[in-house]
Amino acid sequence: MKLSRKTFETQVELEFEPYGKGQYDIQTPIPFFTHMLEQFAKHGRFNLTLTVTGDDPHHIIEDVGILLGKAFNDSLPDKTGIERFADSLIPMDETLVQIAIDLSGRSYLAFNATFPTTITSGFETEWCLEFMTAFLQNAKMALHITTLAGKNTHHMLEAIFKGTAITLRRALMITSDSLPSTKGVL
Ligand SMILES: [Mn+2]
Repeated sequence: MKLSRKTFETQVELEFEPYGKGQYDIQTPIPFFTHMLEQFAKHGRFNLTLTVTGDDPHHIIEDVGILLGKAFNDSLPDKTGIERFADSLIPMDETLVQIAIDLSGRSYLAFNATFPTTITSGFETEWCLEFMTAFLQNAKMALHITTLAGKNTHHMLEAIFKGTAITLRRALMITSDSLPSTKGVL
């Protein structure tokens, strides 16, 4: 699915496929953010083409989160057969991160992450919270992110982005032929 969003602050264009091959072509003015989105596409096995320009890193990161979350939600009009719940424990050298997801159709973020530094490779750690907040509010899911160990901010951020993608992929797995909800709606 293709989506674009233009405001006075940013312009975002993306194409997203939830059941893809991890193919990506991502252009952002923030190299570390590009690195994180590439991890997200690769490990989620999503196909993601994305270009963004804008006046400020904070605006860029938030607006990519909004549009990526919307693309995620809109590309799943029918959740019949999906696993729905998934969790992951993701190591990266000394780092250990726990991610849990419920594709509930409601939005909730629990962000229990602390980092040893406030900035790494030009990326401010608070931008991770901004991105995840914007993403999940539009993707309509419960997302719990907990850092359990870590001494390197780059590793910790990278494990969060990888782990979120891996857990989404697991929650999206088709494992039955019915909707996993007694309400009949997700
Ligand atoms: Mn890295």
